[in-house]
Amino acid sequence: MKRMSLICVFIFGLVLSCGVACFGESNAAAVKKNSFAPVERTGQTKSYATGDDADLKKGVTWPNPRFTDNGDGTVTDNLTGLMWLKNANCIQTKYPGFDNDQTAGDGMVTWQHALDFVVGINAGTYTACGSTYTDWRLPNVRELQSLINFGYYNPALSNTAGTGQWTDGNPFIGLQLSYYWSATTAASSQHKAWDVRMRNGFIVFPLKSSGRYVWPVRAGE
Ligand SMILES: [Ca+2]
Repeated sequence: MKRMSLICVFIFGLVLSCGVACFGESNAAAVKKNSFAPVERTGQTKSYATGDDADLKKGVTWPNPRFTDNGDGTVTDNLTGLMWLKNANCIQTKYPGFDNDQTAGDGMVTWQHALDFVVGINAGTYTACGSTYTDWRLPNVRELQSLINFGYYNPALSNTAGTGQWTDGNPFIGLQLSYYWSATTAASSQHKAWDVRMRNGFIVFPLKSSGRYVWPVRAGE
């Protein structure tokens, strides 16, 4: 009992000697670290009016190159730190038999089947997607839309450098102009989830039973 009291006194003394400065600094550092989530630029460079997006160019400047092809079936976005599969339509190009939803074999599957396919990549079932990483996932809707370059249309996606429009293999292959599933369920209905249309960046929330493309991501915060 006496020993316990001594330990308590020691700890109390330690706290006093450290004082408010210690803990204040620690909290301040934590707050500073977590205060801001920088928002990226949109990519728009053609201005239509003073004060519009392209005139002000607000947001985090994109790195050049924007993307790095890692040569192992993956592409890193140097702006966000996210890693994407280089093949943006692995189901249709490599495993069309997986897709029996709506039009079979077109690569557009239900939300649950999108989740299932990513699990299969991680389990080593779909090695032809080109990556040996085992922590792929469906991107959340913000992650998915972070790819959009609002300076372009059809598709609204950058090339490797980030200074021009995507073309096949630069850096991604098999990109579809239609909708891709995110992992984010719509707040208005648990039966719907957000998706992003790569043609123009449009985001909507169809029924999870709808068919959408699948583009796995990994890493990031
Ligand atoms: Ca389909």
